[in-house]
Amino acid sequence: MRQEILRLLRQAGDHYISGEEIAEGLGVSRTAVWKHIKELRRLGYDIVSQAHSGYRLEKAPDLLRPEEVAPLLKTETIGRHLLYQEETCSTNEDAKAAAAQGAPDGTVVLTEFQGTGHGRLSRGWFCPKGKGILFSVLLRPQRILPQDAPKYTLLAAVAVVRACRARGLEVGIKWPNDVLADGKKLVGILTEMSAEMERIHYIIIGIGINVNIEAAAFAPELRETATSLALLAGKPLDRRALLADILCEMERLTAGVQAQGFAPVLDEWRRLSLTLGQEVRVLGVNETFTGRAVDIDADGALLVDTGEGRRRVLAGDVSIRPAGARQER
Ligand code: BT5
Repeated sequence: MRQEILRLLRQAGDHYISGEEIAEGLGVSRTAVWKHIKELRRLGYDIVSQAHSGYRLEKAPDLLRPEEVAPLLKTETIGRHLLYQEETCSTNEDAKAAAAQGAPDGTVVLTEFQGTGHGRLSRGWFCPKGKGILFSVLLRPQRILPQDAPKYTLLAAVAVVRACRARGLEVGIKWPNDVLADGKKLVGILTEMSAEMERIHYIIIGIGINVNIEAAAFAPELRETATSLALLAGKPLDRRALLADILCEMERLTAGVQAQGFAPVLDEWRRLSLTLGQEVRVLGVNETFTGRAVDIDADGALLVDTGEGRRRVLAGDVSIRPAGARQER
């Protein structure tokens, strides 16, 4: 109902719309309309009222509330079930809990702030409240084997890059889970899964995007290595529209995977990659080595020519070594 009221207020634009008109349009009482308006104001919507004229939406809060995001969605499945909390511990953890309770394929968990947002190997993910996009997508893919799950990280990176490039932002992908601009990290992706040997119960793709973060707002230890889309664009971005576009790209890509497998996603990933063709240092689970990143294989593993042979990297951290420089990123 709140969403419907907002739709009518937005339709009216600069004009006032009377409580009576809203009530009639939605088939509810004027008291119900008034209660919802009160609730919307409590949520941060600046709605002005004028005797005999009605209500006008002056300003909506910059929040990723479902009322704001849902009207922008162009998807059929992803994001149609939206779970939003203004603050939470971690959207990946919330998505796991929702999955365990039977949340449907395509559920998206969203927040403005995470108390314990995390990356791989329990590393932290930091983002000031309301300045990023922090979300997790729950997928229940059909006919996909557990060993294919890591490729959803690559798929998510492709979706984010498509949406950023559509805005003229020059970003690329560092294997396996970072989106970078100017050598600095903009986006981190953490894919987790619940599965048996032969069957995936669900996959959770957690994505953290630095959108409207000022340079000084990054924690000191991240200032050299992190950046935001607003810093790149030179102006703030509309988080809601960007999120809606990313979800749309994810839906297109996941539908493609169900129809034709991962090969087209991997091809696009190769074209958007910043890692391929570069000298890299691989920090594996047990060892460190250097070489030239030459390709990814059908499993999404990175192939590195060390000079003494080709190594296959399935997990780990890879830093790109700029030619002739000692510094790495
Ligand atoms: C990642 O891990 O990059 C995956 C991050 C996934 C975060 C999302 S947010 C929504 C969802 N809910 C969660 O709890 N997680 C997901 P990794 O490759 O391990 O990189 C982590 C490292 O990135 C940290 O150790 C920091 O050095 C760095 N880092 C932390 N916050 C950052 C930020 N905002 N921008 C750039 N780098 C950051």
